[in-house]
Amino acid sequence: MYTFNREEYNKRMEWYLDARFGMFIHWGLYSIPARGEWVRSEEEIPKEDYMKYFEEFDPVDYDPRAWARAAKEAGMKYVVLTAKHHDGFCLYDSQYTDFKSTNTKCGRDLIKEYVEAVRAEGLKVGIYFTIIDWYHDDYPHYGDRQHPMRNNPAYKNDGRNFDNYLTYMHNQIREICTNYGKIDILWFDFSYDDLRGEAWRATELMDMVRSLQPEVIIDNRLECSGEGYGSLAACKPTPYHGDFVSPEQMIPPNGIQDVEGNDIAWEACVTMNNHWGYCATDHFYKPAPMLIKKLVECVSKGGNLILNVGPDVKGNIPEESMKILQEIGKWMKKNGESIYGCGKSQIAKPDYGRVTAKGNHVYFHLFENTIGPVPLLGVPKDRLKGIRYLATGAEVPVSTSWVHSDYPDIVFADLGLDPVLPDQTDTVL
Ligand code: FHN
Repeated sequence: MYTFNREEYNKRMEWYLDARFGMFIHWGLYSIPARGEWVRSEEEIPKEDYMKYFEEFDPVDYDPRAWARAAKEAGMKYVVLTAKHHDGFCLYDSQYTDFKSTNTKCGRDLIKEYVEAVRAEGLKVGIYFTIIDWYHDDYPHYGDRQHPMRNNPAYKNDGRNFDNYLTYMHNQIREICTNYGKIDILWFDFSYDDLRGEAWRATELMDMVRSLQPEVIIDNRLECSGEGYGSLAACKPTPYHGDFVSPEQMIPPNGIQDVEGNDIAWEACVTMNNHWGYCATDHFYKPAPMLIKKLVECVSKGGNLILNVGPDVKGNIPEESMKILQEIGKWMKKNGESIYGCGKSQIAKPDYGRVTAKGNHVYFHLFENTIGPVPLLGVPKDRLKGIRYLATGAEVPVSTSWVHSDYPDIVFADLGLDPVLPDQTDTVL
């Protein structure tokens, strides 16, 4: 029986809180219809009609090493790939189903290749695993608000044995935790209505996972969904509340605290366009400068950002996504010091940008021009050891107005001594 140990938890979380930035990858059969990963549910596609995608699936360009390299060059330190999404299709050689990649034309264990590639690039390995399953006959169909057959009385739930489904789901998670080496992140998705916590036999599941993968970091979705900052309820110490909270398509205004008011680990999961899974018509991509500022915002509030890509069915990350990753990577190469291992500062958010901090160093991210000198409010002259442009190391001249481009300029104030206390005098450049 897993019992929470604060020291072990802090040790386990060290790399994750240092990493701050990861890649989410949603990829599977739904990349063929190319209308997002919920296409089967949204269009109420019967199983037999969806099987045509299974018959066709053959990712001729699949190269997980290229994915891992793209993540690394963007400054990301971990990757999380969907081993199984809600449609129930397994990207790995599961012994509990025939609905798997090794039974398609490609005949490949895509997760095996993925974990090897991510490790080879020196990144941490994350596996996303759905707890919802639209393929399994014992998962609720008719009337379940997520299921493709929710409105079809022919799919009544009489005779569906949910316990059978749970045993299946637990067995598959055991496979993932047993057959693919060290898993660094296990990203469950997601609880809803009465299906949360013990409805999934969550304590038993977490005990099994933690016994097989003692250092794995787990999200909070055996109990929650992604709404409402990943549901603050997750911050109560329960055996299955997981290691971090997972706000989805949002950044919590003040970070996330537990029920006692202590800051806790959280990770905002965000799409580049408006879909997790590949959508051929969705060209509404967030620009790189905006995504960089969102990464800074997450870190300034003590959180991580996991940014999603949805490869096409052949295995290619969309060109628009690659361009954004490369632009982010250029900025991270020069300014990553203000992200990695950084977090909240005691210095209040300035009106021209955001502040991240690590030890004695404070990083002022300038999101907009100032008229006249940049006020580094909260930085006392007598503690200030030096002020430098992070990207070049150049000393910052006094009374400078900044922000030469769309990208944030970073000034780091080296305080030399202890971190700044909020009631200090101000420094104005
Ligand atoms: O239903 C899923 C969705 O497809 C996607 O995987 C996101 C990613 O966090 N999680 C669920 C929606 O909250």
